[in-house]
Amino acid sequence: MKLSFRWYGANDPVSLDKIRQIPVVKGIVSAIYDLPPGEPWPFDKVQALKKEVEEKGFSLVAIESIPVAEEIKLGSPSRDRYIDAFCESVRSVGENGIPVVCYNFMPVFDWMRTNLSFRLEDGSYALSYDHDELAKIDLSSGAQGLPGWSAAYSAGELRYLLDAYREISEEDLWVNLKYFLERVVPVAEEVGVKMAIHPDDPPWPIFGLPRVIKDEAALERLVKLVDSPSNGIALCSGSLGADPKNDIPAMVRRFGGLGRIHFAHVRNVKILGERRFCETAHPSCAGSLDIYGIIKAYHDVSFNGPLRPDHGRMIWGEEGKPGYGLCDRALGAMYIAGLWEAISKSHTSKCKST
Ligand code: CS2
Ligand code: MN
Repeated sequence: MKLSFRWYGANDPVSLDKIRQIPVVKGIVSAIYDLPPGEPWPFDKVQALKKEVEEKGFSLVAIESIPVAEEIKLGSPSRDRYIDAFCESVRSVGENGIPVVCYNFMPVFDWMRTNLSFRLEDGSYALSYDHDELAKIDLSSGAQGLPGWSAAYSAGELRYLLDAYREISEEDLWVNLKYFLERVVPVAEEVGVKMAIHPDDPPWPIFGLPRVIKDEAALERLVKLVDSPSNGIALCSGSLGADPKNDIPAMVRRFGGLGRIHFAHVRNVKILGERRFCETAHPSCAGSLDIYGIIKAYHDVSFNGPLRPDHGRMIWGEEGKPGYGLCDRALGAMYIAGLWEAISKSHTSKCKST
């Protein structure tokens, strides 16, 4: 695996110079942030991003994410224009030699939390989610009450989108995803890009909006939707792991074994009740997920794609983008690197002794 770190570009307070001082991290995951969603990414802009990353000694291992326009998810008459723009961006990424494009197919909202600074026992702060709290949030006059999303939509835009999705069932969303992938995957194949869908976070419907990438059955359906090695998964342990029915190591073995995991996000979460959880530090003992078991599964399937620590807590007084401070993600990277080295070495010595 290629241990990587997400970087939000030149305006990220966590600079490449800082990331460089985390031992073992050699890959950067980033995107173009200064173009409006739906606009195609020109080759030159992607080239400039790659150069900036490489000048600091890293390799740009994945793009996270190219946004998918709501028109595509809704199956609107204008979707072909947006799909063409998406394909053009994939082409620019591939022609620059960047191997992975992450995207998601969640209507209206990407990740969703009810608290961005939930205080953990040790005095650190993490993102948390409580379905009952979410149910109390009134979206009729906009997203002001929604942590992290208050500025994303005007009240009118939000009302329009929520109404439009009332007509869209989960089955319709699958049909629209297939239509999208049937057009994007051939371009990805042509330019050597692997498409990686990020699961829904959390993995259940919110505000009555359909959500489809929630469990193993959905991933099974996804890989068959367009049966190509370029159509794969960004397996996010924390997103899927918020539902205790999801067995993450089993998913890694199943889809990693098929060669369809193109990107790995490692994050731990602590289940606090029914549809109630908080994010935690990465080690297994901090949350409900067996992170050792997950990393072991990646090792066993010889995973060689980019793998990154996902959200971190805010610790030591650090402030910044929720989930994306430096300190706790760096601790996560070191923990993952330690597990990987230990598993690799015990594997080698077992091989030697037999
Ligand atoms: C999430 C998402 O994995 C994460 O860090 O917070 O923002 C994720 O980047 C997108 O859903 C991928 O498209
Ligand atoms: Mn993730």
